[in-house]
Amino acid sequence: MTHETYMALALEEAEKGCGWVNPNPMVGAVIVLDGEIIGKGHHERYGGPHAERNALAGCSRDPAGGTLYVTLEPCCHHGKTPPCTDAVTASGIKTVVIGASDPNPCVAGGGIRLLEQHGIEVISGVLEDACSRLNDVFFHYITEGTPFVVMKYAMTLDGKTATVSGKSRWITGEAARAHVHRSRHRYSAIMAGVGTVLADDPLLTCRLPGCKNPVRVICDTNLRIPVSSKIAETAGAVRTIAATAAAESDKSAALREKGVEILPVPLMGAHIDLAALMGALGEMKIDSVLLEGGATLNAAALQSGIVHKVQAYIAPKLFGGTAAKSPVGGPGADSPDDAVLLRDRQVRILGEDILLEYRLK
Ligand code: AOF
Ligand code: ZN
Repeated sequence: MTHETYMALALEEAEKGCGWVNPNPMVGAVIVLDGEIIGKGHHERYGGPHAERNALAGCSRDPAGGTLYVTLEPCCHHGKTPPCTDAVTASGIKTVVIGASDPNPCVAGGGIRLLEQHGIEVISGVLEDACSRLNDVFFHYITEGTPFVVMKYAMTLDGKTATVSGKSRWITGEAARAHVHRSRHRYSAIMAGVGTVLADDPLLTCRLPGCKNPVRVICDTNLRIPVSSKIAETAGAVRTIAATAAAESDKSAALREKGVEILPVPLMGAHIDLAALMGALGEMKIDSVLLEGGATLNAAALQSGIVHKVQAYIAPKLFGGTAAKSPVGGPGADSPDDAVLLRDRQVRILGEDILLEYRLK
């Protein structure tokens, strides 16, 4: 087995923490001695022990002389838990193979240096791209303090998100829709516009067994969300934030009564300032937002520069219709030179549909 094979196993371990560790990273570790895997572990819960300590604690044999594979550089600082470098050096591990280095300013290469100072051989950058991509959220949030925003939409191959009459159930098949729910588990918050609430009365929860619900954020400049909407009615059970520029009123009191948090956000033109909203969410430790907006909110989000990744589910269907909606509205680009440019393509086949993901340039 190669370094890459063991690191791929560590990545599988890391993924098990998906949805439960935010705003911390997903981290996985595998310990190998004499060609045998003697321990595996991952970061399971926010605030809990790190992957390295879990792997060491679960070893079937004394790991002294062995190799630790870990998807992220071991930490060397006292956070909610003591430094992993202490546990690694105490264990007698001889070699540490690292996927990605940790951009956390408290670590940032310090973990690697400390291990080397203790005479441990460190090999870095194994499956580095995959290890970094796994934590695109953490890498952004730990350095910027604002949420990593994923703009998600489903469309037909002719670029429509609904028919001319506005019907959109369903565009993609079951596998793609299940993948969306996995994203609702993965990311800390889901964001939609009040227009979506008024049109569809959605729940915006995660419907997969054993999953967590994202915090629901509704962009609602004039606080039009109905007190009788499903979102307001379930706000006692699922954390719900209405981001608004409206003044205090009987309406805001009634929503609060239902459990909706009213978050005042300044105006930027005719709508709430999305960049300011992201700042406020970041302060609440919300590290990621799945934007399930309509054409207007998507355009505003791109315009205000808060989007980091686009997730397009594309169905093998054509709706046609000049007036049928597409994913991004607003004034649009005048010249192709003004386009929002994308990079780092990832393609996934989900049943009959395709998921195309790109980062923003
Ligand atoms: C994790 N899990 O498996 C590893 C992390 O406050 P603490 O003690 O949980 O430390 C969090 C930091 O530790 C985190 O920002 C990252 O830099 C580092 N590594 N964190 O949550 C892990 N290995
Ligand atoms: Zn650690």
